[in-house]
Amino acid sequence: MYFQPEIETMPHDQLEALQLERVRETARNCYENVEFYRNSFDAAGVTPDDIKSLDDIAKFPFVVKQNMRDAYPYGLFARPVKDVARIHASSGTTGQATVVGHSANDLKNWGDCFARGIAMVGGSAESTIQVSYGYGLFTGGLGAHAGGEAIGANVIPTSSGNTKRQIQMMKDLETDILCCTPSYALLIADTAIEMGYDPAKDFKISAGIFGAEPCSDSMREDIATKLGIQYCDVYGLSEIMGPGVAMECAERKGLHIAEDHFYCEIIDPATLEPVPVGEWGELVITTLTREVSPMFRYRTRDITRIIAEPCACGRTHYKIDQLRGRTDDMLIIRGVNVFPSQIEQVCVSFPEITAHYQLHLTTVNGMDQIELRVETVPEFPIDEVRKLEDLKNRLAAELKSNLQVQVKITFCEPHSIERSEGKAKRVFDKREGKN
Ligand code: DLL
Repeated sequence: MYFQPEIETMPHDQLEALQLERVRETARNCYENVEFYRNSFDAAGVTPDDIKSLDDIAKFPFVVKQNMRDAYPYGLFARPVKDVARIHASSGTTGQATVVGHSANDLKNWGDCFARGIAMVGGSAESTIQVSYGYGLFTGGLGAHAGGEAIGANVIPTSSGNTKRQIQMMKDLETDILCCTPSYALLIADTAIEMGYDPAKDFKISAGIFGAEPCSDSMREDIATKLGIQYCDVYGLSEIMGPGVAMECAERKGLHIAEDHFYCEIIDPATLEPVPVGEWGELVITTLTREVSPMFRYRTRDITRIIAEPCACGRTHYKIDQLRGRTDDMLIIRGVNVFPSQIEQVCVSFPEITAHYQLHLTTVNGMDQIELRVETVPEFPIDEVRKLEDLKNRLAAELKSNLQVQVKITFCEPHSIERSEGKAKRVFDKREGKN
């Protein structure tokens, strides 16, 4: 049930004492070995010795993605390259790539963090785990792989893509646990159904560990029902480690943070002040054990809240709530704040359409226009004009009342919207002055 019971169920006051000790070590690692931190701590007038309690962390400056870009490639490393065991990097599609280094110890800890999640879904050394996250510089594939190896499971490194072959392997090799993005899980489920299988009955699979992108509650339900599995949400980011920073137990009421490796704060992104426990805001993470790429107060841009209530699963580590999106996901349309996840919530409440959608933003006569392209389900009579008009009106009314903006709707034929084997791209912002 637990992978590391003595750590996962440690009384929280003991955990906090451990965190305090490790925060100090991380601050020292940063200050002594990374010029950027030495300068930024000095500029803020703080030193590692100022940390007497966990609250003192709030006196320290933040790190943001731009600092990593500026330090590219090795400027934030606290160890010489000869001590680095592996590199991961972000794609750099939205700017200069960022590079993160891992020592052998860092990799061991990463495997352990992910293995805790495997245990949360009932996995063990007996399990067969299919890793359908991409392998490479992206942390999904190798992170889940390390978790499977740490628990001693049989790991199938299919990586993403070649969906029919994935499904065949899932059936023939009797996969118990599937790891991939939620959008790929849905594609795998739908493709298996099209191939004539009922994955919930015909496959042995009992759980899925899905993350790397937001996923609405209804889409989770859809995936869990189609595959007949326990859905485990996994959170992580390459800057901090990769998948396994926090993982969802069977209670499904939040993701347990690996608090012996990460200290999490929630701040108000406008004032940058910490908010009280339980309130929503931006997640800020300090790594506690990372040797090569320690992060001190990294602003993730992810929006969540801390759940400190005891969990029925017996784990004492605090949780983060399912992510609400990112501060930089927010679209401002004619002055109104819109999150793509709000649109997804509305879409999935209509049985006539699928969860596959795209948002296209353009400028028309100097005004923002948002167009939702969405597929009807195959059973829907897309050629019957009256039925289609009626659906369009109901959907438009629901979107307007939820978002306070007018959304143009375009229905697409089933299967015409490109499916994702990794993170789905849903927003195409072609407005004047953007991109
Ligand atoms: O996506 C690491 C990962 C791989 C996590 C596999 C989970 C599973 P990056 O490519 O650096 O790393 O992207 C990190 O993805 O800041 C979030 O905005 C988003 N994200 C990650 N997990 C979740 C999740 C990986 N469970 C960025 N729910 C993060 C919603 C998520 N968004």
